[in-house]
Amino acid sequence: MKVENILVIGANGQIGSVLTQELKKKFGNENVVASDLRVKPDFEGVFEILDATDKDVIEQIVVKYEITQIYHLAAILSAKGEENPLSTWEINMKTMFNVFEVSRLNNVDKVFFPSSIGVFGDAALADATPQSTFLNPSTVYGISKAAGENWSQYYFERYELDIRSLRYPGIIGYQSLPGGGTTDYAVDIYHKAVNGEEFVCFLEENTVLPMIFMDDAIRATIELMDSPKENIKTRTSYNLASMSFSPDEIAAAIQEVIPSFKISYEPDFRQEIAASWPKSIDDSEARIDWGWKPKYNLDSMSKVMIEKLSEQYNTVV
Ligand code: NAD
Ligand code: AKB
Repeated sequence: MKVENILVIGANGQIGSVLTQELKKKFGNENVVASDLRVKPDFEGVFEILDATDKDVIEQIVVKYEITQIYHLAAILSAKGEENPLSTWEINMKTMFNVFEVSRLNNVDKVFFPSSIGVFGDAALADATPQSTFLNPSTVYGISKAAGENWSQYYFERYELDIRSLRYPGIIGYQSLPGGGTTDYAVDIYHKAVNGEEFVCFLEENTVLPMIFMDDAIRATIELMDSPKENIKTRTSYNLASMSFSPDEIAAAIQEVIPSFKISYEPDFRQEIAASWPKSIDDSEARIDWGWKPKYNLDSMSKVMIEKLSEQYNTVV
């Protein structure tokens, strides 16, 4: 059987830190190379310091470890990206082109490129947003992801580079902290709740957004990457859905377990970004093509989040 050697770029991040562990379980510790701008002091395993804006360093790592699959997670997310739009564009596009070019020139078999619900804007249907629709993203992050989706398809059609992609909703997990997105509130809220603190939400109470539990997001990623090539019919990026809720509804789900939990609202610039995104997503193509099915809903996710974070903080709820 062929040995797969995996490179994760952006491995310290919210998704990367969890995905790296899962990939190690699947492929073996020694076959997964984690990389990021700096190494975390407690990291165990193979790690390379990598700034993915430097193509030569990516290539050196790919050659050194005979990499067969790359998970390219490095990016500047929606909210942070608005602080410096040109630098966000530069980082998101340059790292992506470097990964695609190094992959095609060094016979990397498969590349994972994450996209986002941030590719949609107000020209798309807000409810059950279809796979194929007009994309007019409101953030530089969304513009970079929409462009990335088209480049993914281009590299597949022109060079047969097997790039696979998901339009992740907001990801919620207990294992790691988010890094500058608009959906980050839905992780932060659980940390406040288990510590007995009030949560001040930067979105309005009735702003509904598509979200997904980390376990489902990681499973979707691995299932997509494991699927036979002929099943992957969408070469831009697949819509992926699980649950949708507003701050008001997640607060109510938390109050089912922690009745004393309090939330208040101070919307900021992120409200406008959220308002331009879908409320729910039609992911029927992912379900048909490679069998996607989420396992968690708001209530089951909330129970796990509160249980695991209470253990981490050693608090009683
Ligand atoms: P994150 O911000 O938590 O992590 C990104 C990581 O990339 C960080 O550890 C950062 O140090 C690293 N990085 C930044 N610039 C780099 C560079 N030049 N070279 C190497 N590493 C660099 O992000 P995340 O939430 O883990 O998201 C990972 C990917 O998934 C991103 O592409 C993001 O757009 C996408 N995504 C995430 C979500 C979500 O809810 N987390 C939703 C949709 C899409
Ligand atoms: C963000 O809010 O920027 C991300 C995303 C949905 O892409 N979590």
